[in-house]
Amino acid sequence: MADNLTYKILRKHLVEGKLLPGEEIGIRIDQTLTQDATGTMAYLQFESMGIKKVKTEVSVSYVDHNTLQQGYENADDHKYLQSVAAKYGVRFSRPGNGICHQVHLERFGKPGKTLLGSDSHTPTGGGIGMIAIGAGGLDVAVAMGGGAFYLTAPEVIKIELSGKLRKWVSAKDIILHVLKILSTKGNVNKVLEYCGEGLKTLSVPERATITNMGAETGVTTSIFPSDEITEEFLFAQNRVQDYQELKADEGAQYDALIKINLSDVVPMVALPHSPGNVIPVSEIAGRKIDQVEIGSCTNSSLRDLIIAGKIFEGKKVHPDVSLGIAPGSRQVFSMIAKNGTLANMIDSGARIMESTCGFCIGCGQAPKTNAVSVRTNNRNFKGRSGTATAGIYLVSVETAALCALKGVFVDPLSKKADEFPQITLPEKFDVDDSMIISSVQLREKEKIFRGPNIGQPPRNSPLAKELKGQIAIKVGDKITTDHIMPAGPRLKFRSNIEKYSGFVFEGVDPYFAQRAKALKEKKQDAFIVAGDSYGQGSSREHAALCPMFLGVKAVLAKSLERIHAANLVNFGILPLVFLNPQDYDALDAEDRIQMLDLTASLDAGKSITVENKTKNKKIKMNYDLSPRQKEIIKAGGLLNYTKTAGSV
Ligand code: MIC
Ligand code: SF4
Repeated sequence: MADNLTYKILRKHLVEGKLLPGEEIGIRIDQTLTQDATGTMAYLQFESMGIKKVKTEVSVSYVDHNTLQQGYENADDHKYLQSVAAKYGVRFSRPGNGICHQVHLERFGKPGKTLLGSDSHTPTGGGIGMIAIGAGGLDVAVAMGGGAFYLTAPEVIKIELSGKLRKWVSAKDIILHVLKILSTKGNVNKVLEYCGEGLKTLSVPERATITNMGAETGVTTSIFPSDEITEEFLFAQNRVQDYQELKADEGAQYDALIKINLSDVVPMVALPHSPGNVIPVSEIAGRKIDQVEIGSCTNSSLRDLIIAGKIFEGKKVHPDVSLGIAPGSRQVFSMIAKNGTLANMIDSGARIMESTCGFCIGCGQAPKTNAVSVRTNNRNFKGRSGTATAGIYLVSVETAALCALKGVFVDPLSKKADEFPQITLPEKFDVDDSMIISSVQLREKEKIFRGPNIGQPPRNSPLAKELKGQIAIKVGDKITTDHIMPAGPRLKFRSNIEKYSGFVFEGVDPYFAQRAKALKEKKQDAFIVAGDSYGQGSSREHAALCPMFLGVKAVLAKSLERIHAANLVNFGILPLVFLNPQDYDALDAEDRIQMLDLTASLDAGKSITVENKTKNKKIKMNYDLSPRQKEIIKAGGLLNYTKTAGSV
């Protein structure tokens, strides 16, 4: 049978189910990654499973999101993560060592392996030929314990690249181009598999920029073959032994085909407030800007920063622009410090920041009121930068650097091709893993450090036969997990669910948490009503865990995004979709609703009837749940289910 690359790797890792698009399958996970903002909960959950050591080939705990340490909470979390890693055989990448996806690509990514990460940009690993998937922390905890990861076997879209990018156009423009074609909606349970002659022109970090931001389309993951370019990258990282050639079988089948001639791609920009609002930069050339931020897991490789440094060489940042730069990893930081790039940046007036997520997650660099902020990261949701009135524009490093110098949007194609910086990357990168505490250095008896901000992960109760209560909030389309669970200054409460729950929907409706709590006290169930693509964006399971803590029992939406829907199931919240999308209009905030015969309908595979007692109306809700997921919901979530099923 001629398999595409996605199915080749999935087939090798299949432990349950039939490998047919749409079927639920279980796969073995070779590697896991966590980051601090999702990691504390993941390890607390792992601890509660009572397993002695992680059972994966490689598990790495990164600290990159939450490093500002204003107050003791972050520092306590870091120490907890370090000590829990030591106990269970997880490698610990210390704060300062870099952004999880960039470091994982450099130091651990292996073609042909599966990687599960508690971060939605885990597909970055697809740039090196892995099946790399983002998931909630609890799924990652189960995988660390040797349990399978369950997903819907995807449809595979072939993206055939031909030609070669013009000077001043880069990988970021390719993925923005793909986002323009696919948008951020309607791509759930699909994989983007890249192939074609154009591949040969893209290095591994460039491929990783593409697979990283592929997450914004909503696909399960994206993948590139592993070829001589992959080998070159692994050689540069002193890991050539990890190389193997991987590609789709001759004559492999795909579910759809998109052809892109790289020579036609132009510099693109995603306008506020969605990564899918893509237009050519030329359309807004000349518009004034206030801030430029270069970095994040999308665009902070050595190649990207050397290009930026060359553009800045001998020039000064425009006086109206604040320019920030955060290298993606300590390896990149150290190499640009040695090769003169950093000096060019500093001399131009750039503000240099740590190798962390920083501005991308709203940890610092919040722009001024009504600012136009030009950034190289992957998300521009309203308010994520820390300034609700600011507009974030997502671009390539080339575009960002030119904008910083001019103070206005610049179309890089307005520059001459021979003005493009000539760069050569070193054959060997500086490899120094001293900031990764490896299993060899683990101390078996290390005591786990727990600061006062760390609490036990709460559990849900088993699903009642019927639900009765009130719609606690009604929201529109494309509600992201940043809307549900804000990050930025609230990030430091990720390990304290009671406290963090107080901020659910903070920017949408500051009284939501209070209202939900009041319902809970009155023993009334709370419900969320939503439009299309509910739960876009990050993998943060707190967007399910905290509403669960407040008493939310079901989400009634027009459609739901993959990772969030899985997180809802993991915490025992019913993810329901309108049988008839117009019924969205039949429900309003504060309506009293009930679902009788709930478990009976679920068992029988029948739609669920929702009675709106306030409006005296009945509507039908559907669900896309496998038999296993139904059992998880009935048990009140994956932790309860795992205990009873003994499946890890
Ligand atoms: C993001 O980019 O939104 C984050 C912050 O990395 C999240 C994870 C989190 O919320 O901790 C993600 O992408 O999953
Ligand atoms: Fe960090 Fe931003 Fe990447 Fe998320 S998208 S992992 S916050 S750099």
